[in-house]
Amino acid sequence: TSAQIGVTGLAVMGRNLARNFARNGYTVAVHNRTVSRTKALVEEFGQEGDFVAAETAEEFVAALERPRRLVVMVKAGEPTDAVIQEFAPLLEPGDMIIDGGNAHFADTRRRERELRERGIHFVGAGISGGEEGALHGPSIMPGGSVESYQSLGPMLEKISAKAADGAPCVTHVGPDGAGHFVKMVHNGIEYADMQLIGEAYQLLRDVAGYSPAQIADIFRTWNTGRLDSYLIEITAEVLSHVDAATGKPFVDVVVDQAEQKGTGRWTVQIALDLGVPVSGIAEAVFARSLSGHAALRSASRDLAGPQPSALSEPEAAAFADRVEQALYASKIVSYTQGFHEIAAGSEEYGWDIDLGAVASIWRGGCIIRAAFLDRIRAAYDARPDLPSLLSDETFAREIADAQDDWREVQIAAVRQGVATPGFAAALAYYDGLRSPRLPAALTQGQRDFFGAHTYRRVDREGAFHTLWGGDRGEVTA
Ligand code: NBP
Repeated sequence: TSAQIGVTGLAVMGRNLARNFARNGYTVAVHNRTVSRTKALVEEFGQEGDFVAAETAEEFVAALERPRRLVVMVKAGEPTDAVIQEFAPLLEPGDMIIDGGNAHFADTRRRERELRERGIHFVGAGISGGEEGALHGPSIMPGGSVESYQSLGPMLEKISAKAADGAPCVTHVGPDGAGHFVKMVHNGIEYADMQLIGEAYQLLRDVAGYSPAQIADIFRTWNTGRLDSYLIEITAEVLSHVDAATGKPFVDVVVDQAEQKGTGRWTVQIALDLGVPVSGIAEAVFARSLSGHAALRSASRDLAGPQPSALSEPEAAAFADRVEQALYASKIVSYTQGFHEIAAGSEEYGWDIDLGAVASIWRGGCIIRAAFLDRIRAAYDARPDLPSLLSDETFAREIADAQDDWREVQIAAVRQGVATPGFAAALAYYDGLRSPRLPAALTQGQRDFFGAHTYRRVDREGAFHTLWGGDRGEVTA
């Protein structure tokens, strides 16, 4: 038998992806470093489709029809390089290695270049949707050669999630590292979305005085409107869950220190390199980091600040409506920042990424899937050169409508001493962008004063320097 696709690395993600291919009618060769995992997969799920179990790399490669399509689902980093080194010598020109792990896009660029020299197509494919997505349909963000997508695309389209309009949640994102770059920013946006939801929860709890169960109901209501999304939906589930052992709300028995695996941090690191202000995503990464500093937090517990006091019931309900506006406006800003980073990466690396297509493939399968993404897609489809999502008329109008409440919520947070770094960063970004004059002019003056760094003038071309230590006359630099 010859398999149309092979999957090596059969932990949760690889196993479910292999099953997804098999359930869609493909013959799938399966392989794992530890053979017991391969056997377990075929024993447990063999009846779901056609699997070819391979114990060795040679058997695995021999089982694949040519050109070979070999999906690698191992732990990102060194294991990916180890697997490539093991398999590449067994492959022939025209074969494809698809890395579905969470690789850093710079690693993907290097691997693609090295393998291209040997005639092998390397496809760095970001996959989102977790375990369930891998099985029932993830959002897939493949980067690599056009030829490899011609061969692989139809298969990926088949196993991917489908948006509400039936469109598959996969597209050829661009060359080499483009797919993993877009997956990285997806995860950065995911961090920001989660942080904003967390802040909304804390405001509803500490300022409005609602219980977790009541807040779950509020999120359920929000989920029927413009905030309709997977993350809002699961937030309601988590908040309404009661701990069996104590009878307390589950959220109250979980240690409040958030962990991270790195893709959010990469999004911010790369944004710093590209010079893109992704302040909302950065605050989300820092908020997780702050939560994890247990010793610092306990040393700070006695610092002075207001005690949040709960609102009366009608006030609380009105406040909840304002929080919805603040959350929505801040969410628009997070996506604006994330798409700006993708546009900047695309420009820097010559990827020519279609931003509307990216929004389109995030509509289903992935963690940030949301009704809202359909509107982002529409905005970019209408104007592919849109300078920013905030320049889209619809989004601009929605923010205009939300901004009074957005500001009121921020005021309440500050007055009551509830930390809302995500809301605050989003609002500051918005006000910074729309400001006709920024204090950057003063910054330039300071830089010129202490370092003769020069400045440009509003009324004349050229670079200028003021003789600060002398007669303060101006010279052309
Ligand atoms: P893990 O990231 O836990 O990786 C485990 C797999 O890597 C096993 O098959 C293991 O083989 C294999 N492996 C390791 Br570790 N070192 C190896 C080496 N040197 N040579 C060959 N194989 C090696 O699995 P996962 O959670 O299924 O994730 C797979 C990839 O998908 C990762 O890159 C992850 O970042 C990405 N991803 C995960 C999720 C998710 O929700 N979990 C979502 C999206 C993307 P063994 O069985 O022999 O130890």
